[in-house]
Amino acid sequence: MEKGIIVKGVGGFYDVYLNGSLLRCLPRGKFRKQGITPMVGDVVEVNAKDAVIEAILPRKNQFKRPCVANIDNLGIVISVKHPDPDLLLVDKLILAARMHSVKPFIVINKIDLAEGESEIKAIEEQYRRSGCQIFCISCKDGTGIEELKRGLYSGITTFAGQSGVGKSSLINRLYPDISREVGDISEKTKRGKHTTRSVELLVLPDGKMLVDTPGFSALEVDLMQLEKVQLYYEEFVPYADQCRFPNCMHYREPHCAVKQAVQQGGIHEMRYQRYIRILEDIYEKRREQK
Ligand SMILES: Nc1nc2c(ncn2[C@@H]2O[C@H](COP(=O)(O)OP(=O)(O)OP(=O)(O)O)[C@@H](O)[C@H]2O)c(=O)[nH]1
Ligand SMILES: [Mg+2]
Ligand SMILES: [Zn+2]
Repeated sequence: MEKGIIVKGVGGFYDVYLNGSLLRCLPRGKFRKQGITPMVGDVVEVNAKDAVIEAILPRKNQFKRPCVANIDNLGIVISVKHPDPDLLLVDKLILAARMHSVKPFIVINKIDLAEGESEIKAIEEQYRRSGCQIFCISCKDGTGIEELKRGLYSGITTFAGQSGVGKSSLINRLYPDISREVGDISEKTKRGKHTTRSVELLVLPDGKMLVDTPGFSALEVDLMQLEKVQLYYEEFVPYADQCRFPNCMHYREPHCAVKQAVQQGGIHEMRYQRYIRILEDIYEKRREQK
């Protein structure tokens, strides 16, 4: 029995990446009886001689859009402008990633459009202590692409971000052998431009894998995990144990070391303000549920 990863589903068959090459396999009938559908990203045990998937290993996470399992890393893509960066979305994506054991990192694209270094630095500064690595790139002129390629973490990476930030352009740059659809923002509304295609894992020469379709469905912060939201802010960690209350949400509590750190510049004020927005949002949704 050999271990591989499903990279693609093809009409009941699955292409499994196994020892550096692809093997088209059929799943054992027992999966259907058990109501289990193999997913792209599944780690599977394969009987290579018969090209049969014998076992599907437990998933560490699974997503609907794109439909893929076992995502390791999430590249959160923003652009310097066109469109302007939506940092609230970035913060939510960082949370969503961490809640699903996905490692987030930030890609600032279109740096060719920046009017000066300071425009890029202003964004970087907000995430300097967030625990997310930051890459500055231009898909247009290729700046930073090699660094990003080298810096990609091992395992499966997917990209997410607003429409038009350059996710498809980026996948093209990282994986030039296949052409993705890249559109102008204005062209987006034209029907039929984006043909739906099934999700596929692209294996880079060094074995790192990319999901070909960007997107990340786990945007809604899981309300049941409310108590934990503050734990996913790495910049809070050095201060949180000095708060008076051990379960401090760093919200309205007195003697909060995190709020103090915001005032003294140890935590970026905008990151903190958006944290409060997210927190209040969650509180409100929770009230609605009752
Ligand atoms: N100036 C500049 N333009 C870029 C860069 N990267 C992408 N673009 C342009 O931005 C537009 C949107 O790029 P896409 O790659 O289609 O963006 P996307 O994130 O995949 O958008 P959706 O598929 O709608 O989510 C295209 O016109 C690209 O040519 C860049 O680094 N600099
Ligand atoms: Mg796209
Ligand atoms: Zn606190």
